[in-house]
Amino acid sequence: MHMERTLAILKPDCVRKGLVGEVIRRIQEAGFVLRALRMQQLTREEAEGFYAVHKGRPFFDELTKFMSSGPCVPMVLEKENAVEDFRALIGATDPAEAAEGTIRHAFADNKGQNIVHGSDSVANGTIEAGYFFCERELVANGA
Ligand code: 3AN
Repeated sequence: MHMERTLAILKPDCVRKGLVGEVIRRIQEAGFVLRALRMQQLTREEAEGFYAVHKGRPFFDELTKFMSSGPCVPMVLEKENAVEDFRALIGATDPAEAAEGTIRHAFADNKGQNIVHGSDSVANGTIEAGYFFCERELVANGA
């Protein structure tokens, strides 16, 4: 095991529902260290850029419209095995399939409005972190 980074986004539904504090509490309780965090509203173009791999999928329009519909909270998290452990903490994409105790099981409405994003690989974690944050914004001691 070695230190890994993953990019998480508290999606606009998380912000709208007033769950930012609760979800960050669960993330920190699970041992993730915050390296960077901000609140921002993506433009439609920025959302399309972030989800470019999904271009052409039937839900692409709905997804990018939703992700640009209000402020979100991107953050860089660090932990041993961060990518896999974070996906376990948030649960399956579809909240109906998300295990009990996961963030999506507790708070998500559906496959699109599912509270939180987590990178799906270490390589994508690095790419996605770079989409939101520059080196200067990654702090050393964010516990
Ligand atoms: P995950 O975020 O769990 O890796 P993916 O990679 O299957 O899930 O989906 C990418 C993004 O597309 C997610 N943010 C998810 O909310 C959204 N998405 C997936 N399937 C649907 C769907 N059927 N309708 C709307 N949005 C979807």
